[in-house]
Amino acid sequence: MLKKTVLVVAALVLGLSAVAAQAAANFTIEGTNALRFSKEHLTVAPGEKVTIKLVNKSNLPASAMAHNWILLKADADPDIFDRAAMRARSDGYFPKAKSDEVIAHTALVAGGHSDTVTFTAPDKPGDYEYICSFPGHLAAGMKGVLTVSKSG
Ligand SMILES: [Cu+2]
Repeated sequence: MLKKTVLVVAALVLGLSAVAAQAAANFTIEGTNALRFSKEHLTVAPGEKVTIKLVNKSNLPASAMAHNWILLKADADPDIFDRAAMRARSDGYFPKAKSDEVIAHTALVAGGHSDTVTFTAPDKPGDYEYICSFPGHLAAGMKGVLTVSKSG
């Protein structure tokens, strides 16, 4: 009986440390009227649970200044993706035909609003680009890089 209790306690301790190792990363990113993300570089661990909150602080109408946050797979071309997005106005500038090139994305956010997305970071270390696909914003520099790194 005592032996069994010891085993259960040991299993609990191991279980807890496994949970602690599975860290989570939370970022709040603002989209600005200057067509920039307030954070242009994020670093996370492979397989980490990542939460991105995109806040649009603009007071301009949504037709003029909406933002989204789209994280692309490593082999996706941001410029080609962006050109397809431009033609997807009725879908919030999210080109559904290219959704297989996307790791995670927020909705298109109007001024004064926000949207949050949670996803699992890629297992493969490397750089992954994120963009805003509202027409003209990527070309103006509204982009950034999420680095997946074991050294975190
Ligand atoms: Cu934008």
